Amino acid sequence: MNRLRWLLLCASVVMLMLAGCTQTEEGQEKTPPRFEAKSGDTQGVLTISPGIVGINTYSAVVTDKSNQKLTTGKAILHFAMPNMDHGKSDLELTPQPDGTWTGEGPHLMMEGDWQITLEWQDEQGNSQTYTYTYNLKE
Ligand SMILES: [Cu+2]
Repeated sequence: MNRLRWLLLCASVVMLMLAGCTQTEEGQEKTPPRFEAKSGDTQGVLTISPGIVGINTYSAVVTDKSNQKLTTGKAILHFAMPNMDHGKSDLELTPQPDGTWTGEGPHLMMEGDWQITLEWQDEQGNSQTYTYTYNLKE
């Protein structure tokens, strides 16, 4: 085997190893936490992706008793940590064409027990609230 072929063989082995590493890391990614809560005969589902201390994407789906997505009005997330004095924050979500409400931000800025409330307001300003408890650990 000449030197060039040997080098090519080495290079392809390294490439395979790199591809393998990438795949393993993707396989280890955690599933984004998903929360469900009811209010009256409506339901609010919240997904936090990826679910870290830092910037997350929030995706909410609010459905009525016939499981139809509620896409009018407003949806707002409220973030708080009971027993801590660093205050609360809010995030107004944006309606998407597929009927979900989404937003992004650094609201979860530390590990610990978060209380996240999704508030959905209809066009008359009547609101339904869905409260989730999220123990954030990295
Ligand atoms: Cu805190």
